[in-house]
Amino acid sequence: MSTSYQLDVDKIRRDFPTLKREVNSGASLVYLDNAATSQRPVQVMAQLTRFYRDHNSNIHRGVHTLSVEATEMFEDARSKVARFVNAQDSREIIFTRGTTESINLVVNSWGRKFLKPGDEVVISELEHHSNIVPWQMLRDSIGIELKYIPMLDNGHLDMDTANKIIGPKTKIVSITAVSNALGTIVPVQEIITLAKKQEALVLIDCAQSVPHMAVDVESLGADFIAFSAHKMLGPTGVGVLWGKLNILESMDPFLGGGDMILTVNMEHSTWAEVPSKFEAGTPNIGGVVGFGAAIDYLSDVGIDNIRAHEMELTTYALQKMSDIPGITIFGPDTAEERCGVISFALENIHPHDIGQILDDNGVAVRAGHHCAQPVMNVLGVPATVRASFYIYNTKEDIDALVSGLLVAIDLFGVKS
Ligand code: 7TS
Repeated sequence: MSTSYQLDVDKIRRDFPTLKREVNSGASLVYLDNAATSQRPVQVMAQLTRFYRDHNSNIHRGVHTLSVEATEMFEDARSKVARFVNAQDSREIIFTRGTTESINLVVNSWGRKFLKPGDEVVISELEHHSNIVPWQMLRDSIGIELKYIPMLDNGHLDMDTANKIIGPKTKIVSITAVSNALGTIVPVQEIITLAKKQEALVLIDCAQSVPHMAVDVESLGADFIAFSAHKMLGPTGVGVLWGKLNILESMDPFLGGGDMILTVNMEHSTWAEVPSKFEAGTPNIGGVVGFGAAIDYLSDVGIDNIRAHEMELTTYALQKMSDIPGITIFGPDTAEERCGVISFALENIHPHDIGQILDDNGVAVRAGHHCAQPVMNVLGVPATVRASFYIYNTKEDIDALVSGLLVAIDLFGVKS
């Protein structure tokens, strides 16, 4: 990756009114909780308002003008998402409520149809709970085996073990591209190669990768990817499942109801074509339309510029933070090996106390297990503090984080 890139942070920041807020009587907000959810630019909010003000209607059913317009806007957003991840056919884009629902869709629609007792599903210790719990529920319901690629102390996956456990009984490997707790970039390409040797399917949880780095489903070689709009400048309650068309066509519906049927009589129903088959009921139409504006925004900034900017911030943060007395920074050593996420602990100070003191100073971070308790178990800690960056963050934001940590040390003290 070249070190010169073009990203005008000052201009970008002007599009995010939330970043101008003050919190706790006068502290300027420094938003470093982007792995949980990003902020939204005015362009996305304007598109939401435009939709509800001028075009609000249900989709795929009305003959009237507003319904035709709303359907066009909704389907236009689907095409934008398809282009953003280089899907060849926009029917491969299923709108869901988020990554969690996308993964549950695969577990239930693909897993329940095609897995038999004794078949193996491989996940990893780095996963967010949403890529663990649905598989455990399926295991308990139909008797599959669930295997884990272990996480090493340095935050990487143990690829030697991955090589051993992905075997002839493996039917699907479901793995995160980037750890939300540590920022580790997972060698998904290597894992896909191992899975494909066994003719297993692959689901990649891209909740933390699609917002931050180029993801091209054509060259990736996975069968499904899942991600959420709200982590990439879009509205909450909107997510994506991309799947290979022939696989989606072979699957049964996830939810039953309106919009996903072809015919219904009192004995029997038949299903609509993909993607409608997986989009039962009235979807989050406004949210999807707003997501289209978020995709436009990210495309204008350029995903490679975003990755380069975050690498620069991460390198700076790793340097500055390593000088703080008593700090442990978890996860990979370099910005090349991680996305813009830094999880850490300060010796004897509880992560929640650190989070509180940082908030007093305007700095928003997340403290806790980050819905990745197995990662915390490997690290041997109950919780960490996590700072996570996005396109609008600056080196000054990182300086504010470091100053806030020094305030915490002044208050609580550290032994070393
Ligand atoms: N997978 C990963 C890797 C995630 O980071 C998250 C959310 C999810 C799945 C679930 O996404 P959702 O949109 O369906 O909730 N991660 C976080 C986080 O790290 N802090 O808050 C939410």
